[in-house]
Amino acid sequence: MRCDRVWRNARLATLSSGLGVIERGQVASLGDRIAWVGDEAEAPAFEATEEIDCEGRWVTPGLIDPHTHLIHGGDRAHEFELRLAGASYEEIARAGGGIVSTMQATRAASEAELVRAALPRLDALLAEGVTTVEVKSGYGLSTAHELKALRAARALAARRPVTIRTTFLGAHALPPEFAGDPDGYIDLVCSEMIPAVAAEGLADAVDAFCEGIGFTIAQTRRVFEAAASHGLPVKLHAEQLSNLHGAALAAEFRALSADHLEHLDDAGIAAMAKAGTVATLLPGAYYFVRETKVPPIAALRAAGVPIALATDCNPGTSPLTSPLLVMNMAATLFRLTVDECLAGVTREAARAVGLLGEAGTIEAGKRCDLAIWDIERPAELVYRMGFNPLHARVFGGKTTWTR
Ligand code: DI6
Ligand code: FE
Repeated sequence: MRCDRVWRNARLATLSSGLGVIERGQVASLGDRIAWVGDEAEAPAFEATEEIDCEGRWVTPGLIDPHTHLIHGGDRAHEFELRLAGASYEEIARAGGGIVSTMQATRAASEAELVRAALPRLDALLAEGVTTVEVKSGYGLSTAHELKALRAARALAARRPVTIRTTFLGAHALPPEFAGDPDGYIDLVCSEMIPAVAAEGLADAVDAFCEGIGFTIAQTRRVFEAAASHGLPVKLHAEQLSNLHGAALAAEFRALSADHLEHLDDAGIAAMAKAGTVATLLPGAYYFVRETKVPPIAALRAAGVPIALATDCNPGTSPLTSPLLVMNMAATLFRLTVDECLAGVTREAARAVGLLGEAGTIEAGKRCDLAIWDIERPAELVYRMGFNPLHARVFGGKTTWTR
């Protein structure tokens, strides 16, 4: 069998179902695709341009971060200090800080400056074996600045070996020029921003922040209807700080995912299970805002709702760029199993961004995105804190980094 590269002597966690372990595995690539994967005892005779001996290392799919706000200007370290002194996230937001302060810094930045600011955050993800990242707009909050943010997000893929999925999050917060008129702002999101984003093909999905400090269920429904009328799938920040029943609305629109979900109830879980909507959990935000209500993991599990994990990398509630630490937090704080954590940053994360046909597992026909690890067992990826055992990263069949 002709191919470009063969990785031999690998312990594979293919994630095709469960961990999908193959103890003596091989993977072959042709172009940017996986041409063959399986047990070495069943491997065909390869005619490969290059052979790589993995020396018994573990190989997983390239990791996927399915919820980030990588594109933003400035930081919020000062607000962090205010919170340490006792102010709450909601108090800071209501006092004009929070998302609106990041909006000002984002509006002041050019597209090139937004790219430059995001690259170190992206590089931190890639250094832990990430090969696909979802990136939201949502700090521009005007048509021109939202389009600029989405273009900056797309531009990241030209600067680094990574697949970028963009999500339009115009309904993230109320910009000051619409103070007192959230419905007027939602009019703009629906009748101007979404059509413009769709016309330029700048977004793969549409998201909203359905929350007391964000938008109501009725406003979120209008955003989803506008997205649907342009053929765009939806996602939702739901049930993070309170229960507005956003997850059920998301499920009604067959959302790819509903994210956060600390305050999710049984009706929301049932609706998500029926619609196949992924629960994307963001333990970094839970940790950073010192939330105490844990998402209903046991009920999600019992209902068969797929669970993905993401950094939520954003300056206000989760300045986090480590999928490895996300897995550790999901296990420690939410009691996810090792298998659930690994599926959460691979297969289920791919599902949450609508790319399961392309990524998230090591299977023939998918993109050859791999992470090769210096570990003895998969649990080490979840167990350690602040330690990175990545040995090599493969993107589209090419080694892009190796220790
Ligand atoms: N939920 C969050 O946790 C972030 N956005 C959202 O909708 C917070 C974003 C920020 O504070 O800048
Ligand atoms: Fe978020």
